[in-house]
Amino acid sequence: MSTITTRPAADENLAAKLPDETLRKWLRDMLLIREFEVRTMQAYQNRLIGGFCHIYVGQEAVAVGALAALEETDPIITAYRDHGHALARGMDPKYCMAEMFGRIGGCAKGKGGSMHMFDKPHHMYGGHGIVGAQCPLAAGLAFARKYTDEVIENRASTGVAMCFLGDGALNQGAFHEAMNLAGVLHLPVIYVVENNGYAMGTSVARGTTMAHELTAKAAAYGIDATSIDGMDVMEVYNGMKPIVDRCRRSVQPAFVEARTYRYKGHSMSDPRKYRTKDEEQQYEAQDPIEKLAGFMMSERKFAEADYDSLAKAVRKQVREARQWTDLSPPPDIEELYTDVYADAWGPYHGTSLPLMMKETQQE
Ligand SMILES: Cc1ncc(C[n+]2csc(CCOP(=O)(O)OP(=O)(O)O)c2C)c(N)n1
Ligand SMILES: [Mg+2]
Repeated sequence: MSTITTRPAADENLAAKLPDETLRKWLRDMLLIREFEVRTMQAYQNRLIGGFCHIYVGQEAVAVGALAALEETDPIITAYRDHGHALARGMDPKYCMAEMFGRIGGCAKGKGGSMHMFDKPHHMYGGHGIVGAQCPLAAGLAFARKYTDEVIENRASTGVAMCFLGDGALNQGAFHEAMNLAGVLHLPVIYVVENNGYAMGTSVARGTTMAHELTAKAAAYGIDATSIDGMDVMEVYNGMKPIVDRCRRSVQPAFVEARTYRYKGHSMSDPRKYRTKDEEQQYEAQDPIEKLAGFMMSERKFAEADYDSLAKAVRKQVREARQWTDLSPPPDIEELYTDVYADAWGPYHGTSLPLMMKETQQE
């Protein structure tokens, strides 16, 4: 029988030992996500983006800190609040922006939109709109990595899959089935719950679950669980790095709760009437970007001018992403029939709509 442990967050400040360049990259990545999201909100309000759109502002430290603990080839997967993860994984913002605008220059040729950021070269497997749907897929990604690394390539260690989900997803059946499988099959997968306190308008405290200590969910499956401060990128890294290393070494799943907050509404159409301005301001006062910049200014060679030049560089990058998007046309109607089946010679292989209808009628 396995031992169930709720581990304390790391007590070693691993992040503080990292070089200036690494911390500068984290700050840049968080600034990029923030700027990107601000421009996204503006474009949405100007009706340039259609469909659902969920903003990641406030949660930047989770994606940036957690991904920093992984190898670049470790697969990741997330829910619909996915722009931040895509950018932190290295997706060029132009592909991310064009995707949201439904343009051919987007990462999924504009056919996925805001909720479906995919980036195979960076091992990012979406962007999923069904709450909890990414959890079993993550188990599959971990299984595939374990099988390939251990059985086919005979490597000493395996890749680690990281699955991000929201606090609301913990109440989905898919999550529980995936956790059970991950446990019994010894899968190297880490479920990272971004506990931003709310599932749409319902708060965890008011009752999406009676298990208010979210780590208790993992105990039922004999999986180690840890809770970390998701508003501090250094703390996220400090908490995640030993877990990732352990998961890779011992080929076991893990569960992490990152306590965070979304500054904006659930989606662009949410007036946030279920919470107070005071509450929002309390969290905004712990802003992860300001926290890291403050650390770098007091502990490292990093001045106000360095911050300004990073901020300027990301503004330029996001402006260029908008230009790329504006120059990129919507996908052609033929694109409706591509990327549907893995086998390109399946029933829909890019034939034009009228021709297909004719073929169907003849059958
Ligand atoms: C299976 C399913 N049920 C309901 C919904 C509607 N829905 C969309 S987001 C959401 C809340 C999820 O909250 P959480 O998992 O905490 O993620 P967050 O939005 O806070 O990032 C719900 C209920 C859905 N998309 N899928
Ligand atoms: Mg939530």
